[in-house]
Parts: sequence; structure tokens; C-alpha cells
Amino acid sequence: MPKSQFLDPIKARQSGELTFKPIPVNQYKKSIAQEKKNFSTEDFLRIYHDMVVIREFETMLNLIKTTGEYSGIKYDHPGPAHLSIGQEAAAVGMAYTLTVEDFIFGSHRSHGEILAKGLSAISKLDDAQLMHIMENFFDGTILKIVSKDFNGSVKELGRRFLLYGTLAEIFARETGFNKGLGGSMHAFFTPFGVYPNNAIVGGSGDIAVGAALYKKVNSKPGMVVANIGDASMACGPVWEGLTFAAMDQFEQLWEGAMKGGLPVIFNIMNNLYGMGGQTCGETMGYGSPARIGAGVNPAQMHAEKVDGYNPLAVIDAYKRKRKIIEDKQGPVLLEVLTYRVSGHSPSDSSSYRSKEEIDAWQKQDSIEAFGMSLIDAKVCKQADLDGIWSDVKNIIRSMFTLSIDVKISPRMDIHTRPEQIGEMIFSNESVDKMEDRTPEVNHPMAENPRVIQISKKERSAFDADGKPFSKMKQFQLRDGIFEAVIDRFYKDPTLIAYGEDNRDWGGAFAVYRGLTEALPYHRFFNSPISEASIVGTAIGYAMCGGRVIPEIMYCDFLGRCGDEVFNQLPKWQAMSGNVLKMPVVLRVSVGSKYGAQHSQDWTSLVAHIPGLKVCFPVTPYDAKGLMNSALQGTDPVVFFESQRIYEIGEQFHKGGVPEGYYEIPFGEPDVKREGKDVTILTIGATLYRALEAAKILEEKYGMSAEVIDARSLVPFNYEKVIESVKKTGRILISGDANSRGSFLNDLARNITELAFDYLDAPPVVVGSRNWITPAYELEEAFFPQPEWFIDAIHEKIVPLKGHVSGQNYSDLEQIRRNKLGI
Ligand SMILES: Cc1ncc(C[n+]2csc(CCOP(=O)(O)OP(=O)(O)O)c2C)c(N)n1
Ligand SMILES: [Mg+2]
Repeated sequence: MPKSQFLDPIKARQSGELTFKPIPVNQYKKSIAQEKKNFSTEDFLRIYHDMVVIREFETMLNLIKTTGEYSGIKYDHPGPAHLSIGQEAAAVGMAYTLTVEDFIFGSHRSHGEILAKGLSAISKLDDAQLMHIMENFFDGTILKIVSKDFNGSVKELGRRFLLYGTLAEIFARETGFNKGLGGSMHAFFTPFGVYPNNAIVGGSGDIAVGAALYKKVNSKPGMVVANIGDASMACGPVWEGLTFAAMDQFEQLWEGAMKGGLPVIFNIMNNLYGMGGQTCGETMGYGSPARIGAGVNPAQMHAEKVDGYNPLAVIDAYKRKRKIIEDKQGPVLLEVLTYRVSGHSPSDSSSYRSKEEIDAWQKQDSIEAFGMSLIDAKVCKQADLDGIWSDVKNIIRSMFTLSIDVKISPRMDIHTRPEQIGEMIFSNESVDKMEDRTPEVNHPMAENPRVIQISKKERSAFDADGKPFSKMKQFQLRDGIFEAVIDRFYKDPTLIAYGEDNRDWGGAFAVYRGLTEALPYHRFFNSPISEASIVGTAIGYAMCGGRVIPEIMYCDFLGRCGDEVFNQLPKWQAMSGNVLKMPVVLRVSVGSKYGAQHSQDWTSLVAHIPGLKVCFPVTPYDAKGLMNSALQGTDPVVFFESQRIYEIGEQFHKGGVPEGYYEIPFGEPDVKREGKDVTILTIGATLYRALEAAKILEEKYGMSAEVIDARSLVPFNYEKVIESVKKTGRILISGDANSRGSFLNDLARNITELAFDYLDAPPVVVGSRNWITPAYELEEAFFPQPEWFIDAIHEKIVPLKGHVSGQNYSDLEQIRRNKLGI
């Protein structure tokens, strides 16, 4: 906690009461006549037009899904289509005033928001800018398709581009906005400020906050709108996003131009339902989602409920809320009342609501009502509105025709290029800095107290005679990580780091000690205890163009950010068709000594998920080199560290840890001890117990073990291991993860297949037991111990003369344990 803020017990114990301000509900009352001074006829008709575009687009998809044809053209769309018929006014009202620099995020039901924001951007871009975007996106592929035989204006072309790109994406065409790899629920188009929509309910809740953080920290124009459904207000990531966005430190600790709230509006699209669960009256207790704002901060998030059946009411709210954001008073929570007339999806039989209810809302249909009010106020005539309808129907029909034509709009050719999707999983770029400007730091790096302290340390664990230096003198593993991190902070102006107790504490394990002095708050800060938002905001930050190091204090807490780590971080690069990069280095500390919920090695869970690079360095040299590589890259890296060895010195690299910059490539295992009789391959800090085992093997049994440190899990180059096995004919694989379902087994399987001809015995896995991690005092019964290696070699690979096993590695025991599931 910052020492600058004295927590006075006298003040804290004073009695009083918390007061709340009334939250406005549907207060907008202006007529069209009154609004004529704010909107031209063209503006009014644009609002009407944009609503009609969404209605017709969704109607087309509904017809395709339910009848197999639209406008006489047959088409089968097997994929999802979550439609928002009825919600058009809410979407158009939200997007109407947004600039191109304002970003929106959304959910599985975001076609309307994409179109509304896209149309809004098209109206605001001048022709040259719009052409530039269209010409440069995927080398003009979409533009070529939509401009063929078309002679209209650039804006018209823009409209075709938007409709086609979205539709082709929904239909999984390579010519879609995300090469068909996003699809209906994940489509987006960043040049128009449309950021990822998310099929995980509430998934955008924390990601959007990260985008706002990016804008703030990097002084970028615009604000961020997180479009969230009413039912999503129950989701953890949304609540964590709200609390992260409302942190006091933005106002109280961030300095200069950085002082003030995040530029984010949580736009709750309250259509009164989840899928079939009614939020008000059944599944939630808030009555109205706007109420939530009152619980988040004293400003009550400037919460308000507006009538999203009237586009002008929403536009009015956005004009007022923008002012709040520009005054740095965010975050804002806006509840926009709306109603989904269409089913949740086309297969929805509406078993959860009555026909009367749907009819009642349809009677108040926002498009019809808005059209009538325009006619009544003599803004236009029915013929003008009819003209809009027929124009929209025409353009949607032609874009539909183009998007389903396989010659014009092919799918990704997975037959001639079967590896195409695989090639998109990682971006594999090497980038010094994500933006070219001078990084904001508090002093030259050489003046940093930790840098000075480290400069006096011995960069090897041993002196010239092989005697170890004292622990305090040794350059430790935590120093290696620190050196790589601080170096990047002075190189990349976009780099930020945060997590629980990162700043003044220096991270729970003192890796960051010294960074507080070097960096202003906005580059290095304490997060709430909120693992989902720690990772989720980092994802949003990175997808906008920044580099970021979020930290999870204990590996076991990964469960708290499961969706972010498993569903969001790994998937967005490929789901975007490689439009997005994801330079996120997620530091995760693997515990010990703290029992079942603080000491589990979950490297295997993470390695299982495609799209993450995973490493686990256990020497200072490897930690610095791999951290440098992680921070030079553009891919998400889960960087595991072991709490057992933060203070370990460099025992392997000749000459110790270099002072300068160097990279260790991902995926290259490293031989830490050479040998010829048996190979021991380890993941993580188990290495040091393997080395002890190797010593015993040598001394007691005359067997020379080659010990290889995997260093990385994903990617992984098997060549060095195969070379070793060719020599030894035997291999034992070990790590601290419990063995069932672990990555150790994956290594064993691949080695069996790749080195079968050279093996005298099947690879043997020595992992932790399939139990809870017990108390520290009992840990030796749980984690692999040096003697376990000897026992396993003796029983499963080659009998060791005179050896008596302590552990039971017999086949019978293996079967018994598996039968019991332990
Ligand atoms: C984490 C998660 N849980 C459940 C679902 C299934 N699901 C999809 S949409 C939906 C309802 C979401 O309601 P709301 O957030 O109000 O958005 P709306 O559908 O009303 O636009 C549900 C339960 C999901 N996609 N993700
Ligand atoms: Mg809803």
C-alpha cells in the first residue's frame, strides 16, 4: 500500500452513513420538434436508415436459418446467428455519436452493434480515409469484391464493404472481416473501431476495460464502450471489470495528465432476458441493472437507465456521458432498455415468454414509432421512409448474393493449404517496442537502486574454485527476471505491468523490487485482487497495440481467470484472422509450502490450450533469456516461475548471467548435465532434484545420467531429447505436476513414438502424486524426490545392484492407484 496515504483510525472509526443519489430512469422527454435544432433532416433519416439496415440484416439471417432462403435465394447457414430484432434503436443510439477512435466491444448478439458502429464510422470518415481503410484491409480483397461493377459514392461503397465483410464473416468465408475464423459471435473490424465481440457471456467485461486502460496510458483519443447483456451482470469478469475500472488510484495516485478515471462506458443492453431466464423477476435481484453502479464507487458510475426504444434518448445520454468521460470522471454505467423480439437463436421456441408480451413490445416497435414521429414532425414523408427500406433491401440482397457465391467468397482452402489455421495460431514476430516514442520513466536505469544493488552481485553461483558465493551475493533467478523486465520498460513505451501487490511490495516474491522507483504509477501498479480482470484487461490492452505483463501470484489462482487464460488470451490472434497481436507475458508463480490451494503445478493445463506459449525457466540465465524472448515477441506467453528457487544463483552457464541483452529461443530444451546411461528430462524446479538423483546414481550405482531441462513446454523441440535417447537408450521424465493427464505424459508419448527404435524400455514418468498437495512438512510424500528417480529407474528401466526401493513403482501398484483414481 502506498505510504503516502495515511489511514487514520480516528477518521475510519467515525460514525455516519453512506448516502446514495437517485439514479435517473427514462428521463428523456424531448419531442422530434424540440430536437430539430440538434439534428438535421439528414441526421434523422440516417438514424432511421441505420436501424433499418440492422432490422433487414437480422431478418435476412432469421429467414435463412428458419426457412433456408432469403428473397428467393436459397442458402444453408449451419453456424450460429444470435439475432437482435427489436434492439435496433439501442444499438444505433449507442453508436451514433461515437467517433472512429471510440472502440466498442460486444457479445454473441452483436451484429447490430457492428453495423451501427460501422455505419457511424463510415459517416464520419472522409472519402480519402475511408478509401484508405478499404484499400489496405487484407490488401483490398473485400474492396475488390464490393466495388466490381459499382459506380456509386465512396460512402455507398463503404456501406457495401461493411455489410459484405460482416456477412462473409458470419458465413465463414475467407473474404470475411476475420477470414471466416471469427464467425457470427466473434466478428469485428478494428479500423471502424469495432473490437472483438465475445461468445463467452460477459467475456468483454474486463477486456474492454483493458482497452480503456490502453487509451489512457498511451494518451490515445477516444473512449471504449463495453456492450454487455443484462444477464451478463451476474458474470465474474463483468464485476471484476467494473471494480478494476473504478479503482481509486486513477484519481488518487496517478499523476499529471494520467490522473482521472478510465474512459469506459459499460453499456448494459437490457433486453430483460438471458436466453430464457428473466433477469428482472427471476435470475437477478437488481430490479434494474443501473442500480449496480451505486455499489461500485461514490460517483455511482454516473449510472442511468435510458429508454433504448427511442434512439434519441440513447443519443442524448451518450452526449452527456461523453462529457463525463472527457472530464476524466469515468467509468460510466448506462442501462439501455430494449427488447429482443427475435428468439435468442432461431431455434428458440419462446417457451419462456408469452405471445402477448412479444406482441405488446412489437406494438411499440422502435423503427415504426421513430418513423411515425418523423412523419408527424414533418421531417419526412412516408415515401422517404419507403425509399430507405427498398434501398436497404436491395443492398442487403446484393451483399448476400456476393457473400454466398463460393467463387467470389471462398472459404479458406484447407485442402491445398492444410496448415493455414495452424499458421495463424502464433504471430511469431520480433518487435523491440510496440510504439516509437520515449518511454516514461522516473530516472535513468543506471540510477535505479535495484540495478545498482544487482551490479554488485556475483553473476555465477560459484567462485573460480567452485565454491558457492553467499546467497545474498549471488545474482538470483528473481534478478534475471527483473533485468529483462526493467530493460524492456526502458525500451518499449507501451509496456505496463500490474498484479496484486506489485508496486510498493515489489511483487509477493520481490521480483519487482526497484520497479516502483523507476516507473510512474500508470506503467506499474497494484491491481485489485481480481485475477480475471488482471488477465482480461491485459488482453484488451494488448489487442489495442500495447505490451503488458500481468501477474498471477500463485499458479492455483489460474482457476480464477480460467476463461481469460483458456478462452481469450490464446484465441484472439487466430480468431481475428491475424489482425490482432497479443503481446502479453503472463507471469505465474508456482507455489510450495502453502498446502493444497497454493502449491499446485498447473503447467499442464496451460500447455493443453492451443495458442499459448508456455515456459518454465529455473536458472537465472534461462529466466532472463526467456523473459527477453517473451517480451520481444507478439504472442501470449505464460511464464512460470517457481517459488522454491527465486533465490537460486546461476550454476550452469559458463561465465554466469551476461549483463547485456540476450535471448533464449522458446522451445529449446537444455542439457544441464551430460551423461551416457540414462536421460532425465525435467520440467521446472524438479531439475535440481534430478541433479541430486544423478549424483546418487553416479556415486552409488556408477550410472551416468544426462539431465535435460525442458525450459519450455510450448513450443518444444524434441530433437535434442531424441539425440540424448539415442545415446542412453533410457529416459525418465519428471516434473512437479501431478502425473495424471500431465504434460509429462505428452512428452513420454512423443518420445516413445519418435525414439522407439533407440529405447531399451518405455519412457518412465515420475510426477507428483494424484492427491492434494499436503502441508510443507509432508511434501516429500507428494513431490518427486531424488530417491524416487532411483526407485523408478530400478523398477521400470534397469535393476540397480543392491538397490531397495522406497517407492512402489511396480505395474501392480500402477494399476491399483489408477483403479482408485489416486
Ligand atoms: C459463459 C457462458 N455461459 C452461458 C452461455 C450460453 N448463453 C449464450 S447467450 C446467453 C444469455 C446471455 O444473456 P445476456 O447477457 O442478457 O445477453 P442477450 O443474449 O440477452 O443479448 C447464454 C446463457 C455462454 N455463451 N457463455
Ligand atoms: Mg439479455
